[in-house]
Amino acid sequence: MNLHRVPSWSSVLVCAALLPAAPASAGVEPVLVASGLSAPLRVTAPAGDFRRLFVVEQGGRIRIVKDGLLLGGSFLDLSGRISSGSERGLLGLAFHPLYRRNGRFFVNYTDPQGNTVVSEFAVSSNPDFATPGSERVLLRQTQPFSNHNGGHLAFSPIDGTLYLGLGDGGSGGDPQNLAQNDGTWLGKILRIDVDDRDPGKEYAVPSDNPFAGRTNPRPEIWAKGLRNPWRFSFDRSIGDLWIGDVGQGAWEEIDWQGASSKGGENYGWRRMEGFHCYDPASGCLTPSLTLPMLEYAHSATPPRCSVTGGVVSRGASVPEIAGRYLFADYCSGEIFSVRRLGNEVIDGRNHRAEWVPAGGGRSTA
Ligand SMILES: [Ca+2]
Ligand SMILES: [Ca+2]
Repeated sequence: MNLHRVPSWSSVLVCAALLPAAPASAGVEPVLVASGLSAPLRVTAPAGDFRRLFVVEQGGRIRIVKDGLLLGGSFLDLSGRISSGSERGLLGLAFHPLYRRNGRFFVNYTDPQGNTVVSEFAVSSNPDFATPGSERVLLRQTQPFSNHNGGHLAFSPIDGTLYLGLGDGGSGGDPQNLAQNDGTWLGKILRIDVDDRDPGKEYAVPSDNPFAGRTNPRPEIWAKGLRNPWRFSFDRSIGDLWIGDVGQGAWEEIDWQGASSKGGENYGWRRMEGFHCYDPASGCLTPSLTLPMLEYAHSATPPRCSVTGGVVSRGASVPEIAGRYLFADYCSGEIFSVRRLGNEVIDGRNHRAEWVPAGGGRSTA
């Protein structure tokens, strides 16, 4: 059975390879923003803060690049409260949409036992330092294995709810079939309201969550069937959600939902990996599953292994890629982009040859 509802990424890549390198992003020049960081894995800033970038280091520190200079200290140092290494660490950071008024921000990390913690912290009277003692734990998730911890946090630009991603718990092949199990948060994207509290909770379940008022599926669940949604993002202009879901052994995928989605999507894992049956090995596709927007194969030169979901570019300073969705592969170091047309993506480009930062290089790890 041909499961390909849209062109597979392998065919998109063929098109990309035929494009001349220069016109793909003429005028787009990578620049070195900061150096001297340790395993930086997230860069963000509060809304309206145009002087600072906040850089998350896997080992637990949040650093600030201010007016182009990396500050010496840490905005927050959680290295004594977390486990780090491989897929563990300080993994996520999101500023409250009204941060400039309330100074609240949220982190996602693995604790010393390797379990997931999502916490709120507050800034101090000095805007370049948070208050370490201000931690309020919103939720915890026991992790059965060390890998696939997700860890991303992002606020919806439409309604200000907080979305957080959790992988399938780990190991390989989702041995307990947790991503399809509605009774656990593992293998899901959750949606919560951090400005209110339900009885017994440090947050509220939004009343328009797809399973609000239920206990199974658990009411925080927004989408299921995810293996490790390591990075996802909202298109800040129109609110679409793009999810990079890391694959098992053969296929990496990007999932997408429009801003009008009411939630409840099942993105297929472990029944499917990309557009392909995984477990069961055949007859996996059911009407309840949402297929990826695109996939790409590990089999390539250089080899690919793990997708890092990116963002839809809306920066006025780079009109050449305006509206394009950017993403990357961890092993090959390639950066790709596509354009969305309805429910499909077109015009795939591979920017690997053009976007090697001056003074830096692409990872080969
Ligand atoms: Ca895990
Ligand atoms: Ca999938």
